[in-house]
Amino acid sequence: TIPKTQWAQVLEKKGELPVYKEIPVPEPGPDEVLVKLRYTGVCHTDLHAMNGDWPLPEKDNLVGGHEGAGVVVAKGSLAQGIEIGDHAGIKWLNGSCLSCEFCKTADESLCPDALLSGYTVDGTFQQYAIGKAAHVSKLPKEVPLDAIAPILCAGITVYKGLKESGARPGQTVAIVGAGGGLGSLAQQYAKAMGLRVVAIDGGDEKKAMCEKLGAEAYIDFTKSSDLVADVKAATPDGLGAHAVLLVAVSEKPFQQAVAYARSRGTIVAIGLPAHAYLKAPVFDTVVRMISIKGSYVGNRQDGVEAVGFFARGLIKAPFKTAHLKDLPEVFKLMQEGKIAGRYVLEIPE
Ligand code: 8ID
Ligand code: ZN
Repeated sequence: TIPKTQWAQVLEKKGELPVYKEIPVPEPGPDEVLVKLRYTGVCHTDLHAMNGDWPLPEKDNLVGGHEGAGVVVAKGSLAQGIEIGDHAGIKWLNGSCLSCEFCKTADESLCPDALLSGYTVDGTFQQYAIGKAAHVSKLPKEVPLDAIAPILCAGITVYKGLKESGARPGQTVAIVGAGGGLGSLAQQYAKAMGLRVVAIDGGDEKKAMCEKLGAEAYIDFTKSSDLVADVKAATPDGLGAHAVLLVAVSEKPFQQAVAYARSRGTIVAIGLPAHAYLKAPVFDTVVRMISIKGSYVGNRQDGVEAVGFFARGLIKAPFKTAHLKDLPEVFKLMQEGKIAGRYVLEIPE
């Protein structure tokens, strides 16, 4: 039976840590399902939401979180394609209109009426969460619900970003922020897609992790005296990376990436540092034919494919586990850049 109240982490005041408290269990609408969550990842986006970093208004008394994995326990009368008892994931894209041009052409993350989990609607830092049936990810039952949680945002996002980069097997991708949640998964997806990885991040714990994940080189941005030269030197012919995946939460690499991107290369901006700008020299961008683009989560099929890579055993990124009540401590570590990989929170039964 579904209880009337549940435990949740609630952002009562912007800029302050969430409060662990009891709130009502929501009821699914006709086109929605209710998922009893077992695990949720903690994405840096959740910290941006707490800090009010972005020019996008968020819900009051927000329950954050958008990497939730659990079991469907109730569904509305119009909810199709997913049944009670199915394992399901709740993603950043909680719902979209399904009828605008973007939704019709499988760019539903661009839907002007998209509902965002843990941002414009309550997310996964609670025991029971709502998702639109059309958008929840159906998860294979043999997949562990803790390890799959980070795939639901970080995994899908980096998989999509790598596809958007156009990099082909055998080519080199520089991953900037490789030691974080998105970056660690990006290394695994890149490898599974036949790409060679140059990892860029800071500190020895992240170095050890990146080397384990299969990076051919690790460049420490806190120690390198010439980052551009070091990245280029780490590519087989010294001419730079075919693709650059920017998943760091600082502006500097967004200004710098053109310098170590290979001619004809593509820079994919994914990280969302507050108030940051992309800046590139026009001359180099033109005469070296550099492409610079953004990439924003993925569509439903990207989700199916990203989960599929994981289910086939191709994606193994380290994660640390804590309890839902420990979210404030995880946010503090994340703010300090001290997390190698991802934190996954266990949600009490
Ligand atoms: O759809 C999207 N575009 C999308 C989806 C999900 C997340 C975008 N994001 C955004 C988040 O909002 C956040 O801004 O991607 C960014 C990365 O999220 P994350 O991986 O969850 O953050 P993290 O685990 O804190 O990792 C960030 C890493 O960047 C490194 C840090 O050391 C950390 O390991 N880093 C920083 I900060 N500055 C760096 C630099 N100058 C750097 N690495 C290399 N060079
Ligand atoms: Zn996320």
